[in-house]
Amino acid sequence: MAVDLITESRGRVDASRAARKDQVVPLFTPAEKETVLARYHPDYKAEAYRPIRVGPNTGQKTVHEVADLLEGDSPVATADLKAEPDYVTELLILGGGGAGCAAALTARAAGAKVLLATKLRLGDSNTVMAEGGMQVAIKPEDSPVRHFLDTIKGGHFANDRELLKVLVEEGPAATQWLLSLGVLFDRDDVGNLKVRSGGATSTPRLLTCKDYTGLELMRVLKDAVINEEIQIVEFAPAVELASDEAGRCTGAILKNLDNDRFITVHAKAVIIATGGSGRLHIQKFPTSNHFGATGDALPLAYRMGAELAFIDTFQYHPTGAIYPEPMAGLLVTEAIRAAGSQLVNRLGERFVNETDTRDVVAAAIIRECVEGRGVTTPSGRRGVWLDAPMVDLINGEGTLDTRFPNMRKLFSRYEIDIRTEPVLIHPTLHYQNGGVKIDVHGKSTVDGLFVAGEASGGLHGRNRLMGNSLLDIIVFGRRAGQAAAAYAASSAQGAVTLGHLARFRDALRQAGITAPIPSPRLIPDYVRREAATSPS
Ligand code: MEZ
Repeated sequence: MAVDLITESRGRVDASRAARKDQVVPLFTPAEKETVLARYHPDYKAEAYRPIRVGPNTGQKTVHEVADLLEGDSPVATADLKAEPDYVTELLILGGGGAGCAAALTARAAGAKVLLATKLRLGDSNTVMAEGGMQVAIKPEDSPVRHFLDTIKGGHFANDRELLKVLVEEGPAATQWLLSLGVLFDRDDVGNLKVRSGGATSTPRLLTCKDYTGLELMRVLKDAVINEEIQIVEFAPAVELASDEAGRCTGAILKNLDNDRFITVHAKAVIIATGGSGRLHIQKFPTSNHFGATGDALPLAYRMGAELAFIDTFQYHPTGAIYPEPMAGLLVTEAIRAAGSQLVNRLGERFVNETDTRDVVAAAIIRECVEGRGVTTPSGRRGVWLDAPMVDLINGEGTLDTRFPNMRKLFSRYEIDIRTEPVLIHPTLHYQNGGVKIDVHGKSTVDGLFVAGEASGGLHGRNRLMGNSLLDIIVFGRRAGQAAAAYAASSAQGAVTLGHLARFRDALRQAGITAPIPSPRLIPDYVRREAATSPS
């Protein structure tokens, strides 16, 4: 039955394609945006939120999944802290994605002794999941000011302006650094870097490597780290940080995933670059995130006393695949919408300007589903069509092949040819807009503790623009590496204690939290949790 309805609806998409080709759907007015967000965007769903009861952000609201994690307890007991450390280093970097690698390379270049520990393998991260590009103002008609204005508008004017100023101004230098390492950004016939359009940007500004930009960045960063004198410890996620009597961060306890033993690391400074939290499946959303994205930075830093920022806002990327079932949650790059593919409901009609900001487009898709204009898959997910064949119709045959080879391949595994067939999509949990509060050097509110990339919060305000996360991990990964290396060089190794954890446990008891969940979670909880579905 569901398959028949899908086929019937698909027929409507095919039938309306020619008429839609030149159709212009206006952007929502500010009032329309507010309405669609308030009614349909998951960030605005009051019952999904509750106040945090302990720690620096007490009283502020976040989603239940994150509140539970922040009010969780460490698996570590005082006796687990070994007097004889397993490793002694100057700088400990937690996380082997783009931000962690950029930080490691920069700190090493500044002369620091660096140990990089990562939960899974080096490079397993959300960086590799970023498909559509990296925003940077490099063209004569563009400027950092324009990049700043686009971003702050997309972020609901809530972005930390100091962080944003640094991001847009240092974009060109970050690009030069990546080029010097060997990143193969797309170029035009005469060898100049190409820029592409993204959603909600006033001018084309995306540097791309086809539709696997993050993967290419990670390939290069990973090789560079391996070729440097940087100690790498894989399959060893952090389960707790360490502090001295003054509350400064002085190391961490890792868990060896092979044998479950704890590993004690003494360090003069620590950088957390453990990425986001899509695998918490907030509000039961499927996710585009990699397997290890369980928001580990949040409880680790929070128990140390670090303040969090914008921890009530998450990004639901408008186009996550929902069919066939094994692809559920997988990212369908925004670049394909910027190239002309259209969002079409069950009736074969467009309902939103596809290049509006992500939060608005996601909310509009959810509205179609809630109001009965969505398409239901055989497994019960609801979504709308992304009319991919429109890309070739607008830009010429072969465009999907040359610009979106990754999308072509992913769907072709299930015998879906996106050159001729639309695909079914629904918003997928993609990015943690907030995180640990940092200054322009990546320093948290705790001495000795630095944070970079998706684990940090403030830069993107309440809605991140496409391509700004790849730039973020490079600009702020490097800044954190530089600043932490300088801090470590001017500091002596402090005492390594769990004093902060004892204080946090007291606070849990005083708040009446008697059965905290273990945190960080480390591995997604697929055994106990019902499968994440498309909630609308
Ligand atoms: O920055 C992103 O989230 C990104 C590049 C995603 C995409 O749609 O490709």
